[in-house]
Amino acid sequence: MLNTAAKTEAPGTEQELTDGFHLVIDALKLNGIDTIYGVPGIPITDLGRMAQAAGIRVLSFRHEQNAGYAAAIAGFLTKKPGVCLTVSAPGFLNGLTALAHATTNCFPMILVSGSSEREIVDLQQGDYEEMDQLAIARPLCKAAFRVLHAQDIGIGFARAIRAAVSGRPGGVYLDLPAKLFSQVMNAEAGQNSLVKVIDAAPAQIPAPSAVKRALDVLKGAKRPLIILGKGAAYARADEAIRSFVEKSGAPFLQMSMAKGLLPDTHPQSAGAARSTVLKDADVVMLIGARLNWLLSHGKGKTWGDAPKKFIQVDIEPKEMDSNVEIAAPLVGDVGSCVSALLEGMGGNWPAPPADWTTKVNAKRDENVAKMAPKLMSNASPMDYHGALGVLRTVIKERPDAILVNEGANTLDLARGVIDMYQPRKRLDVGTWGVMGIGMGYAIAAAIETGKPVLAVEGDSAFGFSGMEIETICRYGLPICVVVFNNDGIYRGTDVNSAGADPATTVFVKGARYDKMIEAFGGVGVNATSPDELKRAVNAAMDSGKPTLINAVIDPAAGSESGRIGNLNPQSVLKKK
Ligand code: ADP
Ligand code: TPW
Ligand code: MG
Repeated sequence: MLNTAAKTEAPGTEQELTDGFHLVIDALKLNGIDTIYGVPGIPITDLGRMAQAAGIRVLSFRHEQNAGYAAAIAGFLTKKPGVCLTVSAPGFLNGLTALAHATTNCFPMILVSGSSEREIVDLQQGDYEEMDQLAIARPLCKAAFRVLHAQDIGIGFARAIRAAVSGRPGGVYLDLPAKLFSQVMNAEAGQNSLVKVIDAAPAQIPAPSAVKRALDVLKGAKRPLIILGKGAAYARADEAIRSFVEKSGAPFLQMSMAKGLLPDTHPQSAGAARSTVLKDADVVMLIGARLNWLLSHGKGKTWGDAPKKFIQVDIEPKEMDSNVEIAAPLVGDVGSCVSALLEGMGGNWPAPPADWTTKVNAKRDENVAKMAPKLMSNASPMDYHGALGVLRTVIKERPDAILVNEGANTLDLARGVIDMYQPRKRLDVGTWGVMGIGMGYAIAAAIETGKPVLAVEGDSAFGFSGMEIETICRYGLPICVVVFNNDGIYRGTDVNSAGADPATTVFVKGARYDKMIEAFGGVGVNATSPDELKRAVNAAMDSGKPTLINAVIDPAAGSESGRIGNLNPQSVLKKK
């Protein structure tokens, strides 16, 4: 339904009118898009106001990058494109990082940006915020469109939505020049021009021969391993995945954002025996996970000498053989593929050889036992394990809370320590290992799910989006931010041997991030011991009040680059 219409003045020629603003709002509503993340300004200020008045939730951020990250993760959480709305040139560029991030991570998102006038931009005559945005966005997203005429708004949004969610999901750019918004047209014609996208992400059924091939390879395994990635979490085929993994009897690993698809405490989980299973497995089945840097490209030392066969389930055919030969490619959506596999397995699927599962379980139990005492440490200042031991219990007691996580040591150690129990509850830096997703993700997670959010942030990581704590307070969101404050990037102990300036990796010593949130009426707590941290986090999670806890971590506790120091080139010539 059109949300408003105007009437022409001339008597006798009265007709209902609509305009670009209303058609954009109507197109979104018609397609069930009920939330927009953005920053207002020319030419989209009125669009935000009118969308809000029309019942769309419009979340106004302090910086477009954070609004963009919010839209990206909203896409992951809902399987609908998350929408980010920005102003021209600088606002657009601020949102672009998030659009590229969404594309890289296979999250459906649409960056809708106002832009300056085509005629002036193309002649480079210096318009207000002039930029050829479409050309700049195109290489960073799945598809990019511009709408010049009000009667094409419906088609423009339909194309954007379909491009974002069909096949491998990703980011889409939609360019709306300022003039479009005030273009007027007949209301009925306008309504008829809108398109409700039908079956936007159709099931992609795998070929029966490919299903059989995959099962044959899996059946032949002596040491099978299943790896679940965030594509599997996105697919929302939770029950089928769990049944498949359990029926296979194979040990499984869950990539960072897939954690919780099956509980990390599941008897087949090999999370704590990661290096062993990667080295020794003879058949590896990837489900919605790419063999990129996060899995050492499927080769090299991490994967050991034992020859391996790979089975890969993915919606993107071009993903197959991208790094190593895939013996059994299974192209289709995870839900359809896993259901077909389950059906093909029949009633009695043979369990994997017991010597393999026994070995994996023994290694896992040994590593878990080794870690246990570290998590009980009550040392002050805290080390990572002492602080994370507390947060691990918080999530165990509140398995439906959402965990947002970024940093280096703060990320890598939290990933290993904090068990997840439910799907899509762990949101983090993703494929790029990008810093800055924290507050945008936390805000979208609270808005889209209504669940309490715990954001575990390195002090550097937090700084990239820290101003959004005002946004959190303004909307009164149930978000508890814990800043792991070790005075810097990786560690707080570096010194500059050559002069008075601080070393490049350190921040103000003893900074009190908790005071920042107090400026906006939120709850700030300084926690110096695991006990204090536990009390503060529990209180925040129970009250739902916006809270920021400054968790004081030993500045010497972290290691350079966290767990990926091997990727960090160092000069052999540098002066000590
Ligand atoms: P992780 O970082 O968790 O290892 P990746 O982002 O590398 O995961 O891989 C996710 C993969 O999942 C991508 O290759 C993407 O094409 C695929 N994918 C996304 N959604 C689906 C889906 N519904 N069905 C099948 N594959 C999907
Ligand atoms: C957009 C490089 C990787 S990790 C990190 C930076 C700056 C911060 C690590 O310090 P933090 O965590 O958060 O305090 P901790 O516990 O180890 O002390 N810019 C972007 N993305 C990345 N990944 C970087 C820089 C980086
Ligand atoms: Mg730090």
